[in-house]
Amino acid sequence: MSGVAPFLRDGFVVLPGLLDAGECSELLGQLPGVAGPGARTMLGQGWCAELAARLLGSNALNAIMPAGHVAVQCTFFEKSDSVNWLVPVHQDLSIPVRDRCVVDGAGAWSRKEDGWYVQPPVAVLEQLVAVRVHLDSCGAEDGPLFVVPGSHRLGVIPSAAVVAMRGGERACLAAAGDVLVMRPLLLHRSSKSSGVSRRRVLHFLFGPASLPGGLEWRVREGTCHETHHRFN
Ligand SMILES: O=C(O)CCC(=O)C(=O)O
Repeated sequence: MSGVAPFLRDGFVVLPGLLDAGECSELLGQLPGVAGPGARTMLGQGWCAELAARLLGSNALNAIMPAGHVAVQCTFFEKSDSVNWLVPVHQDLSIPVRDRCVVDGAGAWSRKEDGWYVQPPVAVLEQLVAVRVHLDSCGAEDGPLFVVPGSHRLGVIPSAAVVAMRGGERACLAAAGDVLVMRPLLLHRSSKSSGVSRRRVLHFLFGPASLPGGLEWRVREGTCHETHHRFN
C-alpha cells in the first residue's frame, strides 16, 4: 500500500522493513562512538551519503518524496543506558546553511558547532521531508517519537500554543529496518527510554536542491544525492 495519502494527511507514515537485518547491522558497524545524544554531520561520511541515495531510490520512499529533493543533513540519535534523554514538543524549524545572509522571511539565525542554522520562509519548511531510519526496534519503553497527526498543516505554531496542542498524539513505534517519514513541521516530542535498551536512529533531512534568496544548503561536495536506483 502506498504511504502517500497518510503522509499528506497526517504528516507522517512508517514504512516497514525498508532495510533488512543485515543492512542494519552493517550500518551499526559504521557508526562512530558518539558522546551525547547525537551527531549532526553524518552526511559527510560516504556510507551515509550512499544510504541517502539508496533511500531515495526505494520504491516506497520514491512515491512520497517530491522529485528533485536531495539529502541535506543526517543526524545520528542514540538513547541507551548511558545516554537517556527527552525532547519537549516542538516543530523542527531550522535548516543548516552555508552562510549568513539577508533573505525575506528568514530569521532566527543560530550558530552551532557545525555552522549556521536559520529558520527559512514557511514555504521552504512545508516542502521538507525527514526520514528516520530505525537501526534498533523502538517499542513504547524505548523512547519513541510522539507526533500530533495533521499538525504539519498549521504552519509555524507560536511556541506559547505548542504545549496545549499535544492532544491526540501518537507514538511512532518501529521495528529495526523500519523508516519513519515525517514533515519537520509536524509537532513532535521524544520520551526518555526505560534505560535498558538501545535506540539508534539515523535522521535524514531532504529538501529542494535550491533555496530562495541567497540561502544555500551546507552540504559537502558530493553529498547531494539525486540518484534514483531502486533497492526494493
Ligand atoms: O530522535 C528523537 O527521539 C528526537 C528527535 C527530535 O526531536 C528532532 O529531530 O527534532
